[in-house]
Amino acid sequence: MAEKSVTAEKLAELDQALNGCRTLLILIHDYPDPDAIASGFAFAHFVNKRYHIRTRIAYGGLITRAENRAMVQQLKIHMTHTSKLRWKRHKWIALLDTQPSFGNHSLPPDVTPHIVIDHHETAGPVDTPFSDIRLGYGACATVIFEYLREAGVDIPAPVATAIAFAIRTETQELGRDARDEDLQAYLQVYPKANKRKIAKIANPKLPHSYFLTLKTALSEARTFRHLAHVHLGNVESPEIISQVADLLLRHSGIGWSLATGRFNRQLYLSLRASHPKANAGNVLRKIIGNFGTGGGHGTMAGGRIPFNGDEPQQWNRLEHLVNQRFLRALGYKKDSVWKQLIE
Ligand SMILES: [Mn+2]
Repeated sequence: MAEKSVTAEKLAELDQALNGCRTLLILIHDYPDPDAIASGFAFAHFVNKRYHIRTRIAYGGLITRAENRAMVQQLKIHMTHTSKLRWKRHKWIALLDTQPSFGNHSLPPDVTPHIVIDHHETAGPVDTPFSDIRLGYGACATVIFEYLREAGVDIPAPVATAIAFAIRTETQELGRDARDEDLQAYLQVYPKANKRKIAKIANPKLPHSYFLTLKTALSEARTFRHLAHVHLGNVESPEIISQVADLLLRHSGIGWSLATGRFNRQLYLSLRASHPKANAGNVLRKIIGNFGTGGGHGTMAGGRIPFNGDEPQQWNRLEHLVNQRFLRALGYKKDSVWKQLIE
């Protein structure tokens, strides 16, 4: 059965669900990555062309990663910060690249979105008038692309560029957690994408703070067998944590990497695995337990633990506990001895 028929069915359902909608708020997850940004941007284009709906794209948290800032600037993507929203004014809300039960978005607890489109594993059924959760899709932008294709909506260069960049980064050049649908979407948008802009977005100038964090990451990283972890301490934004987890995983001796950072009284965690069949979401949930929230898919997962301690020692204790749980989750003794990655 072709996935296209799923999209055709869902499109008919969406036509019904958006009946009567004039203005739609499109909310993406906090600290949005290229996939979330592209999903919001492409979905805004889609609902505008198909239903003549006016849209506003909103996000919470920050966008500090240089690549993501370059993406927003180069493609002229207009987004509003959730702190500037008056939620009461938005009757119609679409939540993209996340789900209501996840802790990683700024939707107030008493607000129910009308539409949810995502590709992450779900903790339970999504109770909204319309939902489309495509498990196994490498990128949420791929799902949005399928709506555009199914509806025959023209894809302008900036939208094509955003989708192409999203699929590329979210799947590490289509090699990580990608499936045929992601490849097909990429091949179809790529000819329309602005390659010069993709190059600018992918290789921006990096701030000095990036190099400072990198120094900490390399000197503080610890390993045990094929596991690596690093606690970055205070970070300027949680986005750097996943970048460091990605970097550690590239070490030839490493199969699992975990990076954490302290931000806004929370410990943010980012977990990565090399093996394509690894269930990183499951391992991360074992690490976090009932301390906080987290989830993921395939080889990548992220989460956070709220923390009220003030003393550095209390943070250290929490990080130590995370190390022990990391070991236990992968079948090792919790007091196994970590050693420095670079002596
Ligand atoms: Mn995504």
